[in-house]
Amino acid sequence: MKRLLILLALFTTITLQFCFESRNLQKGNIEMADSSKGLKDYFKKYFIMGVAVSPRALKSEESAMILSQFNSLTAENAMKMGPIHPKENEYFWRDADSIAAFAKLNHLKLRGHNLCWHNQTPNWLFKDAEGKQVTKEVLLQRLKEHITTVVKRYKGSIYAWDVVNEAISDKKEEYLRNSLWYQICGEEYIAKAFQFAHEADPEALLFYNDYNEIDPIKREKIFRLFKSLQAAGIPIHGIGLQAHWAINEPTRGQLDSTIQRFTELGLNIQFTELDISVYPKEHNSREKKSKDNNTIFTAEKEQKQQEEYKMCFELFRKYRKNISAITFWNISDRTSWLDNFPVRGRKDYPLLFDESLQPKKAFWEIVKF
Ligand code: HAH
Repeated sequence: MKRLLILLALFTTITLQFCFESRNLQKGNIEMADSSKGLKDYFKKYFIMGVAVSPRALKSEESAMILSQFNSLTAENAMKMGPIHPKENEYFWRDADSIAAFAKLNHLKLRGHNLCWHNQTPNWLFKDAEGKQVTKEVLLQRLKEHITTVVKRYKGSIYAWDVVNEAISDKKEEYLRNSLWYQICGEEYIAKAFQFAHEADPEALLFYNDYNEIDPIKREKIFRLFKSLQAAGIPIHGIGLQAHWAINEPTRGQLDSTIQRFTELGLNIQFTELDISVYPKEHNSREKKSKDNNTIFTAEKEQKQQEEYKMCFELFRKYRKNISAITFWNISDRTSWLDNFPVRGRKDYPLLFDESLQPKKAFWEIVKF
C-alpha cells in the first residue's frame, strides 16, 4: 500500500511537471521558463530593470504587470519642466507625486527625468514680463530655483536624476546644440545644472542623458563633454544612453565599441530609454507617406526585432560591471511615443510586451541565458 502511494505521488508530480513545461513551450519559449518570473527576477544579479510610465498607467490593469516585471520607474513626462513648472510661480505636482507615491508604496526605485532640456520647456521660461528674452543671470537664477525646488521635493525618493538632457548637437560640425539655453547662457548652464542638483540633494546620482550615442561623431562629443565636466570637478556620476534603437541599428560592433568607449569614463552607465522600433531608424520627425500605411507586425519584423534585442542584451551582460540599470521607454506595444515619432500616426511595436500585455518572442529571447 505504502509503495502504491509513493508511486502515485511520483506519477502526479511528473504529470504536473509535464503540463507546466508544455504550457511554457506553447508560449514560444524553447527552454524551460518560469512564467511567474519577471524581467526584474531574470536580471536580478545584473541590472535594475525599469520602465517609463504615466500616472494613468499606474491606475490601469498595466499596474499589476509593471509590478511583476520591473523594479524601477521613470516618469515619461510628469517631471519634465513644462508639465511640472507651467508658470513662474506655480508648480503642478499631482502627476509627479502620484508616480513617486506608487514607487514608494511598492518599493520600486525611481529615476528623475529631467531637470534641464531644450524641449517641453514652459512658455514663461525664456521670456520676461514684456515678452523679451531674459538675460543669462535671470535664466540661471530660474534654473536654480527650478532644480532646487524639484530635487528637494523628491529627496530620498529619487535615487538618480537626468540633470541635463540632449545638450549635444546632431550636426556633425557643431559641438553643443544651439538651444535657447546655449544661446543665452553659453556652455556654462550645463555645469550649473549639475551643481544646483548636487546642492539640493548630495545623495542623488546625477546623469547626463542623450540619444544617438551609437553614432561615432556624437559619441565622441558626449565623451568630450564628460571629460570637460570631470576636469572642472563638476558633480556628475553617470552617463545615460537613451537607446532609442531599431531593427537595423546598432550593429553588434557599433554597440560594443560604444559601451567600451564609455567604460573609459569610469562612471555608472545606464540605458535609460530603451526601445527597438520595427522600422529602419530615422532621426527626424516627418509627415506620413503612403508607404507608411503598412504597419503590420510581420513575422519578419518580429524576427529581426528579436535578434536585435538578443544582441543588445548579450552586450549589456558582457559589460554588466559598468552598467547598473536598463529602462524601457513605455510599457507595451499598446501605446508608445514611437506611434508618433518620427512619423505621426504610424503604429510601432518597439517593446517586449504586445498589445495584450503578453511577453513577445523578444522577451523570451533575452531572458534565455
Ligand atoms: C527622448 N528624446 C526624450 O529624452 C524623452 O523625454 C521623450 O519622452 C522621448 C524621447 C529622443 C529624441 C530622439 O530620439 C530624436 C529626436 C529628438 C528626441
